[in-house]
Amino acid sequence: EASIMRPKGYTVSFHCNPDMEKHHFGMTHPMKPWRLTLSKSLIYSYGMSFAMDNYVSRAATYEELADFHSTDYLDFLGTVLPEPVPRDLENQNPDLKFNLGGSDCPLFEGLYDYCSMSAGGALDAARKICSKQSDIAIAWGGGLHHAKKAEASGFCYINDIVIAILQLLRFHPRVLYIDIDVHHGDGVEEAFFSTDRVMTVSFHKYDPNNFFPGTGALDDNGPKNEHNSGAHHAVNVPLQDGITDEQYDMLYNTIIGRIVEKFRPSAIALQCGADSLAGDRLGRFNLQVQGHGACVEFCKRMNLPLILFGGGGYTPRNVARAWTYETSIAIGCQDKINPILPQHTPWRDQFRQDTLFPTLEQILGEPRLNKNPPKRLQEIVQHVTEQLRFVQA
Ligand code: TV1
Ligand code: CA
Ligand code: ZN
Repeated sequence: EASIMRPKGYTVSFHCNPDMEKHHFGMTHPMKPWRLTLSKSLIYSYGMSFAMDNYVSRAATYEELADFHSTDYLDFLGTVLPEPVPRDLENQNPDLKFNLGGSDCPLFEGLYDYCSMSAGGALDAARKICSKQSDIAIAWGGGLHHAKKAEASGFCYINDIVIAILQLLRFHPRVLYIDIDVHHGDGVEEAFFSTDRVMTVSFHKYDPNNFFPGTGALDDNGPKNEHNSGAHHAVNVPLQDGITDEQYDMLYNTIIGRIVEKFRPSAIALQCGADSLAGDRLGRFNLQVQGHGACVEFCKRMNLPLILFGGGGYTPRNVARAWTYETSIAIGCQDKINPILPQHTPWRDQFRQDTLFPTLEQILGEPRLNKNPPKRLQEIVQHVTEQLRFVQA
């Protein structure tokens, strides 16, 4: 499809590192780095690379990682060797060093390279935004929102988002972080807990006892001490199974609209975790590719410098659908592309699992029962609206 043209008046950049995609967490582990290869091959099959500046990102340096992470942790991460820990033995070995080597965050061949490449892509994206060479920068290999200063967590070892936002803060007074992964963006929230220069907003499935990581209640809004400048600068939107495009769209537009009005960010960082899609292996929501993409469209309409990160996403063909559609939104060609997947896409077999003529947007499979009563969604909007009374730019 040679008809995909560069957008007029703005620049989109695409940051990836093919070496990152070769790493394996282990046979049964839900995190599959090759979903990035699948996504990219679909994006390229549509001809979208001709409409973007494409960069092979470098690996982040130790010093760049140390902008957020402790050197103790980085030193350990750089030297540990893979030593498989069977999943059923995990609980008998509760004091894993830095939470490394359990079943969620296994040690695998090339782990340090994998992490520094993920962070390198995110950091390159942030630098292109800072230098104004890009208006929208895409780093689908980033978005690993659970990693802490000195701890791995939930498939995340290095918090590329925090590192990228720290770079944005060198040039931008206020950054809005939005997280549409089905899991709570706890690592990013914690990193910017005590500052009013970053507002973090996470939409997630919330069940403190049965869904990871268990944090992110509606009234967790930052430091309780009013004298701490971070007070009121964390927004949490706790949701239940089965939320639909319509409900999500209403919440997202209302909440993000009001935040942009009050907080007036000068840049937006959007984590596009695709595990909030219907049919995800770990997720619980009913979002379609359109509904997920509408979140990207809304941010784009704000006309602010924008970074798009990847994140979760455990049904690889649907991850590829969403991130391809969202790349097309960034470029502005979403209405021009053929909804029937290109014939020559390598990996076409992946999509044939759905149907003989798979489309970009159609996710097949039984929807989940919707457990989000309209009344609760109104309560959430109400709470956030009241919270925002304490926020000013
Ligand atoms: C190995 C093999 C690891 C099979 C992990 C699902 C596996 C999970 C596996 C899994 C799995 C989690 C917990 C349990 C806390 C642990 C990238 C008490 C079928 C951003 C991270 C979810 C999500 C971690 C990451 C979660 C992201 N769920 N099979 N592990 N312990 N961990 O619940 O936000 O998407 O599930
Ligand atoms: Ca989230
Ligand atoms: Zn997730």
